[in-house]
Amino acid sequence: MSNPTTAEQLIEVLRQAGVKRIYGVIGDSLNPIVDAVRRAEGIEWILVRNEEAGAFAAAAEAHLTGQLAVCAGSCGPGNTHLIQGLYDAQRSGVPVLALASHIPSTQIGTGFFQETHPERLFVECSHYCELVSQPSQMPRLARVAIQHAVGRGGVAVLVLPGDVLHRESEHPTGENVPLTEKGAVVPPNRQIRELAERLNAANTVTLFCGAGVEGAHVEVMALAAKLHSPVGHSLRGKEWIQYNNRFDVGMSGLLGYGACYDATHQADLLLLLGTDFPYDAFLPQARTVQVDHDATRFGRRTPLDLAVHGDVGATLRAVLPLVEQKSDNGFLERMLREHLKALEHVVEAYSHNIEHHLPIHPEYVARMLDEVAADDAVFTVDTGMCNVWAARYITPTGKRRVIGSFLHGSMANALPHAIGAQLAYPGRQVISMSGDGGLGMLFGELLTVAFHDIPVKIVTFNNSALGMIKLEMMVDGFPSYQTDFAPVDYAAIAKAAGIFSVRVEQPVDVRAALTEAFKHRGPALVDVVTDPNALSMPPHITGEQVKGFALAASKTVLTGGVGQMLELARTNLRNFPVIRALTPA
Ligand SMILES: Cc1ncc(C[n+]2csc(CCOP(=O)(O)OP(=O)(O)O)c2C)c(N)n1
Ligand SMILES: [Mg+2]
Repeated sequence: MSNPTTAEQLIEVLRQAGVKRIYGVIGDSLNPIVDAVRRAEGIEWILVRNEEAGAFAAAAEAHLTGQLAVCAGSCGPGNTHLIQGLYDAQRSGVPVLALASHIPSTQIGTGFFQETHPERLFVECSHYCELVSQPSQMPRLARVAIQHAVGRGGVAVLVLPGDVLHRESEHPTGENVPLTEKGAVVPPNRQIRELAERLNAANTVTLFCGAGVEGAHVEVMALAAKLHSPVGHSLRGKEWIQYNNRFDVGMSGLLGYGACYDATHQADLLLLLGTDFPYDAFLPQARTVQVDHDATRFGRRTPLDLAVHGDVGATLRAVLPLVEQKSDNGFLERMLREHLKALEHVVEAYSHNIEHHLPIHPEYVARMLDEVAADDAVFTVDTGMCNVWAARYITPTGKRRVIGSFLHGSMANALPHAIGAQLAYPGRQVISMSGDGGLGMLFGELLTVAFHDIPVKIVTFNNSALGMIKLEMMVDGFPSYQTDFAPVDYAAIAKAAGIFSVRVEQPVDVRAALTEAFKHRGPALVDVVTDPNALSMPPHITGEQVKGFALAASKTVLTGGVGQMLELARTNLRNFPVIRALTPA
């Protein structure tokens, strides 16, 4: 019996690593791989319409499960389409392996049909990108690539000429399952002691949390209770820390709200926990200590008094016994009051006539969505105003997930992210919050959803505009230009693709339409016609920006609401005396 082909060997290694599916579009150089998948047990090919969507889908799967996910593109254009989704995965630090098939190895360098140089192409969006030029490199290189994706957190690319994939393998495949779960990083004792000293010496400490607080809710709450610390978060930290959080002061950044900015600026000490929050202008640039498992991040956003190299959970568990209980909780109380006031202020602007406002206020849609969605729903969020609506209205429960292209910031991510999320979690409600611009950009994926009968729920915020850019132009003092689309009935288009759909033009119909769609067993799309002028403003903008905004948008609604966060803020303050009573003097 002859050995398996190199392609078959590769697929076997992927199966051993727990890979269940490969997203992609076929093409001649990929055929040996697709054929190997066809004959293998427990791994399938998910045919998408654009390789970009395949890469996004793999990114979402990897993001939600923490496990390796795989996408593929055929040589030349099939490769270049992958790039957007791979950048997204790489920036989000999620383990994705891309199988980039390549022109015949004997033609490399001749200007052959569809020739590109994938090893150069993918360098910036991967930790690892290597050419497999002969079967004898396998299966080792497949395992090395997997280890780079999993071990470093991000993208690995295997460049695979079609002829090499066809050839017989030369080495046994083996049973070696590579490492698929990483260990925790624990800081050195000296750093723990110094962290404790600084926390004890400061009168007031604010905690600012990023995605790195995943799994450390209990520890962060315990630290906040000892220090009477306000707890703010970045967009990526929100899903992990805002629920059951009596210290919540909201979010910082361009999409931010509440008292987070003031709490981070007015504290004696700011403790950054697992965050690489990119907007340095929103950080105080002084009195800061950073805890992170990735030592390359220290100090790149702000000068640091101390860097602590460790996972947030492991670090806090080590430091908590050394932290003294503070007695004065006046700073926390002041920040909680300020937070409530800030939220009440925006809600006043938002709530005016909201249930009758035409076109429908997007905030209203987001609020209804929050109410109707399951407790453990996965939300995938398009880049654009949907980011704002998700940040302000989707209430974290500790079980819900909210993912988006939060670091790469690409449009059109939500629908393909939803595809990957739904295939990874078939039983879970997956909701794509799609902008009309985003949906239009990767429209073909509606056909993917219909073809595979993937039961995602797509909610379009159909404002006939590139709304986020409309806002940016106003803030910068530019008149709005090239930001508007002609109205489109996306429900009709979805219906034509075989997807259950509802078009909503009246606010009174929003809730029923969402409820009906969510009950539907297959894929469903709710096309909500929303107001392009419902604009959100960041809590801290520069004088120049205000001037520009005032010039261009004097009649625009300035602020968005904040959904159930107002209730949370009220409850936290109501309970505050209880906290005080429980606190030893
Ligand atoms: C691929 C890509 N192109 C352009 C942009 C710049 N951009 C960011 S948001 C946005 C508008 C998004 O419009 P839409 O999806 O309709 O959402 P809305 O803001 O209207 O809710 C644009 C053009 C981007 N982030 N990504
Ligand atoms: Mg839009």
